[in-house]
Order: sequence, then structure tokens, then C-alpha cells
Amino acid sequence: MELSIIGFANSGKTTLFNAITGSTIEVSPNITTDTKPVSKLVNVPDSRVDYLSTLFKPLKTTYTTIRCTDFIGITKGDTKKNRMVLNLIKDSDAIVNVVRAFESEGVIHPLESVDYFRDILLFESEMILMDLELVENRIVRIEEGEKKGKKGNPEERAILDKCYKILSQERPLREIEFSEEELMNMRHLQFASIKPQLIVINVDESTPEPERREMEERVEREFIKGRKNLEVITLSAKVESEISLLSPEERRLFLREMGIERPAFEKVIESSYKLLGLISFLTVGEDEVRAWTIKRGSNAQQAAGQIHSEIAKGLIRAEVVSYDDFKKTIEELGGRLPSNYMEVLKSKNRLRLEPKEYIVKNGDIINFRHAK
Ligand SMILES: Nc1nc2c(ncn2[C@@H]2O[C@H](COP(=O)(O)OP(=O)(O)OP(=O)(O)O)[C@@H](O)[C@H]2O)c(=O)[nH]1
Ligand SMILES: [Mg+2]
Repeated sequence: MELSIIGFANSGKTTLFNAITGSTIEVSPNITTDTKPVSKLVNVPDSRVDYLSTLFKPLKTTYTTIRCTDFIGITKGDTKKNRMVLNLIKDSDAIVNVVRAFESEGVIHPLESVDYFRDILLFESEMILMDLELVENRIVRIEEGEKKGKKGNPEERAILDKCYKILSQERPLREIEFSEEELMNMRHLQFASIKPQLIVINVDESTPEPERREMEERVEREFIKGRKNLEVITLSAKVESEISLLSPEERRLFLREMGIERPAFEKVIESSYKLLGLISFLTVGEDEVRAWTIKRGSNAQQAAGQIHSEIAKGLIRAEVVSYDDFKKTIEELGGRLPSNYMEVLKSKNRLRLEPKEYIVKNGDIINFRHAK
């Protein structure tokens, strides 16, 4: 999964990047103009993998990963610079839009005052404007080509007209259902408003919990309004970036002291999974304990394909036990893993033999039986 952290200048993007990736990239109250994005791959924390790994003591433990990229800020009305940023998000699955809600005299605000809700709306119209410009330019180019006798692609033209209509109604493309074919025909166009968006409201560390809730609820009520592919969370990037530098033990103590349920990093990942409709399944064994990410609604064969196309091709049956049932069984056995654990699971009717079409659930532990 690829997440692109973008947003207006000085909203705390690099601070959040540091918090998520445990990096120490310098942040400053001045606006960054260096255009090179910074990327880092991070493990997705998963307590189920932790548990299974202590149990199986495998040679290798593998978490799923996400790639996080930090960009320079978007500037209101500066389409040339913004295009530069947006051209870089083409491979990303979602945008993490960091919105400033913290007050700090020393930190320049590009719009001169702190107003998170205004910035969410402005960011949206900036994305829509950029996309509209993209469509218009493309249409002009096609028409010029046609005048010179070049034959255009009617499917591309149809999708451009469709997008133009939506965007000129000031609607983002992310709320529209496109067919596979349409998506194919728009692949070369670098749309921004089509990307699912996680809105991160970057609050003051002193902002009390009820006020944070109220912000999230307002965004849900007045901006998201049940529309697809949008999520909102609040956090204090500054505190979280400090937390990310602590040792795991210190971190636990600090979180408890601050009354923070779980670090922002986990909140961002959890919301991104929800936003993108992703779930994880697990594989276990002496060699490796591993978590895999798939789209919710994927079947056993598609899940097998994540591991290897040969396994998907030769798949006969999937042996499935839910993580909860697995853990319950181990606890009933006094916390030990017997070598015949598969038989034990079978005898307790907790191991299921599922066909290729079985819809995989979050936390399923799967053994794929396949013809070689
Ligand atoms: N008080 C407070 N300050 C913050 C918070 N998050 C970021 N800052 C400060 O705001 C300034 C800008 O933070 P950055 O993380 O560099 O912001 P950015 O969005 O990456 O900025 P550009 O890359 O220049 O667009 C820094 O001085 C940070 O210390 C926060 O939650 N609270
Ligand atoms: Mg920055």
C-alpha cells in the first residue's frame, strides 16, 4: 500500500511522516521548497503476527508493509507547482491530507489564519480544479490532433467527457463508480480527486478529546456526508513524532500517561485499511509467520495469488481457521503449540476446508492446498 502525505504548506506533513516512519527529518516553521519527495517503507504493526511468531518461533516473521511518501505543500492557486506535486502521486493508493488545526505564532500559515474546515474545502476545490485543467488540456490536444487528421480514441474521449461533466459540477472523481474499462482508458491521466483521501486534522497537543471528536464529527457531517472513499481522524503530529522516537517500553508508559489509546501511526494505518477496503490474512509455519494484505471481498484463489501465481493456479482447497478460534484453541491447551495442532483444530471443528470461491475474512489463518 502506498500513502502520499500531501496538504497545504506547513500543515505538519513532514512531522506526521516522521511520526509514522520513526524518521527524524528536520521540520521548520518556514515553508519547504525542496521538491524532492521522501519515501520510506514501514511495517504494519499486527499483534496477531506477534502472537503467532512467539508461538511458532519461525525462521522469519514478515509483516505487511506500507510505503509512505512526504511531499512539499500544495499552494492555493499555484497550479504549476501543484501539478508538480500531483504528478508524483500516480502510484499511490491514497492521499493522506494533513490539515492544520494547531495554533502556533511562529509557524507561518500560508492562508494567514488557522481554519481546518476552510482548508479541507479549499484542498478539495484545488484538486478538482487541477483535474478539470487536466481534462481540458487533454481534450484540446485531441481536437488539435484530429484537425491534423490524427484519429482519436473514442473510448478515451467518452471518459474525458464524463469526467469533465462531473468535475465542472465541482464534484471529485473519487465518488464516481468507474468500470474496469473506463479505468483502463484513464490510466495515463494523473487525476488527483480520484484518489481515496484520509483527512488528518493536525490538532494542538492540548486540544481535549471532546473537541477532537467534535471536529471529526463536523467533517463527517458537513463534508463527507456519506460520500465514498473519505475518512477523517484527528491527531497531534508533533506529540506523535516525539512518541515515535521512544523505546517500546517508554512509549507504552507515555501513551498511558497521556491517555492516548494507540499511537497515530496505528490510527493512520487502520483508517487507511478501512478507506481502501483492505484486510489481512495470515500464514503460519516453522519457516515463516506472515501477514498478507488483500482487498475485502477477495476469494481464496485471489488470496493464494498474493503468495504465488502457481499456488493460485493449482489451488485445490484452503484450510482455514480464524485467528480468534486458533488462539482460543491454544489457550485451551495451556498456551502451548502441539505438533499436531491441525488435527486438534479439526477435532474441535475449527478448521474448515474451503473451496477456491471462499471469501476470505480478516484474520483468517490459511493453508493453501495446491497441486504442484
Ligand atoms: N504546535 C504544533 N506545531 C506543529 C505541529 N505539527 C507541526 N508543527 C510545527 O509546524 C512547523 C511545520 O511543520 P512541518 O512538519 O515541517 O510541516 P510541513 O507540512 O511538512 O511543511 P512544508 O513541507 O513546508 O509544507 C514545524 O515548526 C513544526 O514543528 C503540531 O501538531 N503542533
Ligand atoms: Mg514538509
